[in-house]
Amino acid sequence: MVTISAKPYDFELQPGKAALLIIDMQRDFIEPGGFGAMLGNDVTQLERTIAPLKALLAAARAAGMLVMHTREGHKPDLSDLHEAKRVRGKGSTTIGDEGPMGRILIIGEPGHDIIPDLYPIAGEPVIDKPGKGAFYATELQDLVDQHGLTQLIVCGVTTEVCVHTTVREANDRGMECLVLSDCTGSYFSEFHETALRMIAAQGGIFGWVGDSPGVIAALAAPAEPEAIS
Ligand code: TIU
Repeated sequence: MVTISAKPYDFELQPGKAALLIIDMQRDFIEPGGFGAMLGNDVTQLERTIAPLKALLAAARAAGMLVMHTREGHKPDLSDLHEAKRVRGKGSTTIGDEGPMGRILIIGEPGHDIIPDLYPIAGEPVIDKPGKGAFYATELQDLVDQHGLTQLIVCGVTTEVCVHTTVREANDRGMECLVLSDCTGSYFSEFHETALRMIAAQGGIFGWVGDSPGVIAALAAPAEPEAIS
């Protein structure tokens, strides 16, 4: 067990039972011309997450921690897209329409892919999800079971939408979530702050909130010596 400073109290990391889960760090949310911009958002608000996430990803890989990535998106034939989601927002363009990075939020299009700085490497599961939560209609629960995971270090975008939904889903499935403030981001700074407060409030009603330097230090810490009997 390795102790990480967090709110509302220290998080006890169990390295063999924890994975890093990076939510939707896709061009469609982070770069101009994608889904996030189509919804009217200032996508530059998410840029500050990239550098800390890059350092955290390198540390997790070096420590041999399981890293999982998610991507929000839909099949090219839109068979997994609810009409309610397609028409929400009443914009002139919507999911499946052509944009500067290909069809918006469609699997296989350039905009749907993960940004180059955080690109998955061989062996890291990439979970395609049609909803906001990473457990809904995906293989994530199977991965959790296969790897015997009880803890998730959750990062990515956006804090109050896909990160929050996933943390709530994980919480109801008996998992402990540590959410990192510098590695999560929102188009709205006030939503980011409030979403994190909501996680740690009420004694950690949904989990813990920490930051990447705390996790990186914990991953680099020497393993505790075995107790001598
Ligand atoms: N719009 C917004 O803030 N987020 C999403 O639509 N998806 C994710 O959070 N990934």
